[in-house]
Amino acid sequence: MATAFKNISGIKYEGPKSKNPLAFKHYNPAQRVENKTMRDHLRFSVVYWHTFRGAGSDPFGVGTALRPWDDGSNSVPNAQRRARVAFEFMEKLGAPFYAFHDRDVAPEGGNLRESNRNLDAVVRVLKEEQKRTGIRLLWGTANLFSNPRFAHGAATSCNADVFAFAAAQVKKALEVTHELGGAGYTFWGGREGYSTLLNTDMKRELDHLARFLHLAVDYKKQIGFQGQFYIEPKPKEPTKHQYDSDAAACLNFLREYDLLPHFKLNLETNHATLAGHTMQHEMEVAGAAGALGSIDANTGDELLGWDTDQFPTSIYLTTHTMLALLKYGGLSTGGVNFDAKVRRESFEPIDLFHAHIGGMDAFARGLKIAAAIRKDGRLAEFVKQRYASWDSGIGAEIESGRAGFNELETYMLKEGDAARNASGRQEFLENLINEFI
Ligand code: XUL
Ligand code: CO
Repeated sequence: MATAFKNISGIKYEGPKSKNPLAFKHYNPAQRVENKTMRDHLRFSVVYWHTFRGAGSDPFGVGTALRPWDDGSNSVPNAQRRARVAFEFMEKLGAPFYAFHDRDVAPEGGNLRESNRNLDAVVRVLKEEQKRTGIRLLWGTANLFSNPRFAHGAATSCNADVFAFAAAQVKKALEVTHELGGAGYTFWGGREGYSTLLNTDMKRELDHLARFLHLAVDYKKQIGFQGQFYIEPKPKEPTKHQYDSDAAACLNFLREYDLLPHFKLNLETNHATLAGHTMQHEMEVAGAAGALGSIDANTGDELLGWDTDQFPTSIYLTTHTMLALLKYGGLSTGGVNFDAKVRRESFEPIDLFHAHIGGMDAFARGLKIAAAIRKDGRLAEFVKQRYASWDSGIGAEIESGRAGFNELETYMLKEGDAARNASGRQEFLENLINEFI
């Protein structure tokens, strides 16, 4: 058993009065909120790529992270040792799930066969560790963006050979996710977009992306993988325009190509911000379409315009996120997946604990606050009353399809003008939310 975090025992719930930085103040896994335990509501997940592969490099400097268990080599034994450390971390933290890209967990080889062999060697360890700890795979995915072969995209590459390579890579990633009992599989189109339209046949690229996803759906059926497929929207980075730009664009794409029954959305907070939306907006768009699947929980920085992937600590953010989640029935296959990284300046291993504990507590508070707002009922009642004119009379006639333009004209000629509007009471509602924060 690895002992990378010798001085840390399991992180426990100590309650809001605790001053222990290595304890939960709000996340109490067994505590029931509404109809489920916190553990089942939140389904926290640790991401392998940031937490175990993030070195803290940026465009101006190399990595700063101190990871004494990692010899820095690209070898399989190093990857296997790292996998055991990852499980020690997740077990001590008490995270029930994790997520990975194929190339985070195992080194890419000189060709596809070698890469698959490396992956198998690490998957053996992941499987053992899952069994030992009971920690489960939330979703798997394939890295179709780091290797130079994907410079023009993967499924949307102008080079058919690259499409074929990406298909073979996803085939293997699906098999591995299936073998590890993954609850889902995510497609984030890292380089599925363009830098200039001067060299891009957009229609052809979108057709290819849809073909790729249909092939994945077919293969999923072929191997009997029952996990949920997700698309993760993001508007830009690394490309200037990504085809999966936001929830609405993804839903439209999925619908146009008959893929909607097979996919839900994995929404990421910082991606919503980059798209010029709030996370709440993206969740409403997905929820209304019955496609709210999972969330990548992080946050951006108001003063920085890029994908900083910070750990979420704002109680407003987590409250609004949990209000939207509860409204649409909560998570089933999905989770609260911390696609977040510690800052370059936070380079010690213990910072990984502080970051995750803070994120988990912020979400636990958001959950408790959202449940209290729902129990209070004033917010929901206000919204219900705001639309009361649709519950009877002319509103009900319109909604049921009984009133057309002729009937509406007759009605309005008789009324003379629309009844006066009532106030939207935004400030009153913002104050109401503050009562619970
Ligand atoms: C990139 C991003 C990815 C996906 C998985 O911004 O969020 O890490 O979550 O490929
Ligand atoms: Co993400």
